[in-house]
Amino acid sequence: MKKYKNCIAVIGDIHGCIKELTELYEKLSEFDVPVYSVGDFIDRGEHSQEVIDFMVEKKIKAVTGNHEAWFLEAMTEDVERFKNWIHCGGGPTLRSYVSNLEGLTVKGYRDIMIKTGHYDFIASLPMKFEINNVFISHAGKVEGGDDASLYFNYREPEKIKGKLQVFGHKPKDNLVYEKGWYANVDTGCVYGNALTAVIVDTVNGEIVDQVAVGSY
Ligand SMILES: [Mn+2]
Repeated sequence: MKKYKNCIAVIGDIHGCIKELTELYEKLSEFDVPVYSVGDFIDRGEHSQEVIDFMVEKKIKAVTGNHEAWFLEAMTEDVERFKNWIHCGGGPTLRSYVSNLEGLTVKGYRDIMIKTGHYDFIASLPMKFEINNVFISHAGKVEGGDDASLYFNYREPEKIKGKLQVFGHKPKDNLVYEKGWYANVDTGCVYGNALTAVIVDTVNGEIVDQVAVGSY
């Protein structure tokens, strides 16, 4: 059994892919390290409800992705924001909770999300985690960026001295790792590619292993 001291696992964008998450988690359990998600675990894929149930059960810690932020905006009963969320991949999430959409109101859906505890789960996510020398956010910290840019930007990540940034958000064909700078762990699982996790040594901020399910 592999044992890594002072390490954590960080999983890329899950987007409702429960099968891949379950398989990946099983592989990660041999490392016996805390597991983190870079956010965007809901939307686009069909099993967002199951994904959140699984994350709660396994105590997977997550930061807010733009999809979680858009979900929370949709729940404010601003119809335009609700429509925007549905348009941007929220439809499958909604249908993972409600099979018959007839007569469903935004308030009715929000009540369901509150009852399952999933509204609170999403609403209580932080924007970032800093664990020793690892900085986790959804889209990466950028020079001069505000809080919202932590979950939505397509700019080059800032070099934070002595730290490794780990983020997702920008799907790539393979894990992108720039040692001493950043790792992009979004390998586009929901687009038929792989779901990837990295094992990071939090003391020196280096990736010591990577695990993936599905194919690159
Ligand atoms: Mn994203």
